[in-house]
Amino acid sequence: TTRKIKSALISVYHKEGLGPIIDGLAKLGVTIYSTGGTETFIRDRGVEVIPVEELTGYPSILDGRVKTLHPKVHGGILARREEDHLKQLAQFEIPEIDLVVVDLYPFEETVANTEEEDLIIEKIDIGGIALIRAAAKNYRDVLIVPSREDYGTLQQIIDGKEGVSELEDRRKLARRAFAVSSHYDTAIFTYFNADGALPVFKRSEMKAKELRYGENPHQQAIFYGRLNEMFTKLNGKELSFNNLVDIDAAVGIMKEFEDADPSFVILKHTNACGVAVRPTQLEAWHAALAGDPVSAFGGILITNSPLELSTAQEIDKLFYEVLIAPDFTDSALQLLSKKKNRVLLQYHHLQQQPLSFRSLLNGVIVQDTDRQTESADQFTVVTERQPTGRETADLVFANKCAKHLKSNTIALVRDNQLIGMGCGQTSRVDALKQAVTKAKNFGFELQDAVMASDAFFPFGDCVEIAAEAGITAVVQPGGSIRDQDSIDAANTAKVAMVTTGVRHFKH
Ligand code: 93A
Repeated sequence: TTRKIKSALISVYHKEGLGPIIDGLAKLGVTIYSTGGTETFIRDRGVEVIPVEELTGYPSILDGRVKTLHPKVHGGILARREEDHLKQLAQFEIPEIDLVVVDLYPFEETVANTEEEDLIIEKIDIGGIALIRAAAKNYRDVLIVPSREDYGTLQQIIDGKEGVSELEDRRKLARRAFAVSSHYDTAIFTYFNADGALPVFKRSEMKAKELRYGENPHQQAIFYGRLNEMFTKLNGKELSFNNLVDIDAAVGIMKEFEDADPSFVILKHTNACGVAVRPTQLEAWHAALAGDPVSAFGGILITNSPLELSTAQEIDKLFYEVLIAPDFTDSALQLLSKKKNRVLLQYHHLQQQPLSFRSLLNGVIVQDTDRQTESADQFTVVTERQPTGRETADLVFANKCAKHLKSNTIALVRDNQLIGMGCGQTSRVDALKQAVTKAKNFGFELQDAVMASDAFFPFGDCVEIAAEAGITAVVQPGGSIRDQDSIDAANTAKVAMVTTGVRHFKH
C-alpha cells in the first residue's frame, strides 16, 4: 500500500540539514505542523507552518517539557486509516499526520559534556520519543523519520517519488525508529546504572554454574549462561568443561547439515572425526563411525534427526561421552539411559553464538563467529576439467567439514562421507598426509574422492600428492600468489579444482 505525504509534524533539535526537506515538502504542498525552534526555522525559510500550539490549543508548558504530548497530536499519528478511526478523528477535529520528523534532545552528548544532573535530566526527551514510537507503531499508514541520519531516505521519497512511500519504505523506517528509541533509552539506563548495581540480565536468566574442574583437574572453572534454553538433559552425569567446549563445536558443524537428510557427526576435542549424510539415520551413523572408528571412542555424537531405536542399539555398543539429538524415541531413550553416566541431550535449536571471545595477552579478543557457508553456485572452476555433479556435491560437503576443523586442515570426502582428515597441523602438506594415511588405514579407496582445504595452497605439492592418491576434485579458497602452481598441477593430473574466495581458518 502506498501513502502520499499530505501533512507532517516536524520537531528537531538540530536544525542542520532540515532546509532541503522543508523545501521539498513545501513544493509538494504538504501541511506542516511544528514546535518552537523548528517552527521558527521553517518560517524563516519562508515556508508556511502551523504552530503545534494552534493544533493542540495549549501553549508549550513547563519549560517545554510538554509541547507535543497531546491527543490532537498523537491521535493524528496513531489513527489507523480505517473508517472507525477516521470517524473518531473527525469527531474530535483531529487532523491526520502522515509524516513525523524528529531529532531527539542530545542526551548522550550532554552526559559526555557535563556532570550536572539537572542539565542531563532536562535532556531526557519524552515528547520526541513518544512521537517516534507512535509513528513507528503506525508505520502501515505513517512515515517516521527518527533522526537526522534518515534525512537522505526521506529526501528520496520527497524528490524521487513525489512524496509517495511504499509499505516497505515505512516499515524500514519504523525499524530504524525502534533502533533509535531503544538506543536512546539504553543510554539513559546506562547513565542511571553507572554503578552497575542493576544487572543487565535478570539473575534468573543467566545462571552461573561451577564446573567440577576446567580443561584439566587442577584448573578451576565456571559456566555462565543459559544452557537450558538450548538443551534439555535427559540422562547422564554433570557436563564437564571439555564437554561444553565439544558440544559447542558439535552444534557448529551440525548447523551445516541441519536441513540435510539424516546426518551424524562424531567429534573428539572439538574436531569432527566422522561426518556422514545418508537416507536413513542408521546408515548415517554407520558411515560416520566408519570414518574413524578408533577416534570415535569417547566421542561427542550429534545427529539432526530424532534418535531411533535401531541407531540407539548400535550406538550403545560404543563408549561415548555425549549424544545430542533433536529428540529421542521412547525406546531409544530407555535403552540408552541404562548407562547412567552417558549424557543425552535433546536440543531445542542449534544456536551459534554471533560473537566468539578468547582471552589473551592480558585482555580479550572478540570476533564475529564464522557463519559463512559456501554453496556450489559460489564455486569458480579454475581448471580445464569441470567437477561432475557428484564431485560438486562432495566438494560442498568437504568444504563444510574443513571449515570446522582446526587449521591447517584437509578434509577428504566421498559420497557424503568424511573418509579422512588431518587437522591442527603446522603445514598443509602434513594435514594432507595425515588425511590420506587415516583414510587408507580405515580401508577407504581414495579413487574419485574429493579434497577441501581451509586455506589456499602455498605451493603445488598438495594437489600433486592428492592426485597421486586418486583424488579427482579439489575445493580451496584461492588467493595465493602461487595459485597457478596448484592449478597447473591439477590440470596435469586432470583434477577439477574450484575456488570459493572464502578462507576458513580456525585456530
Ligand atoms: O520536553 S519534551 O520531551 N516534551 C515534548 O512534548 C516534546 N515534543 C518534542 N521534548 C519534546 N520534543 C523535542 O523537542 C523533540 O524531540 C526535539 O528534539 C525538540 C524540538 O524542539 P524545538 O522545535 O522547539 O527546537
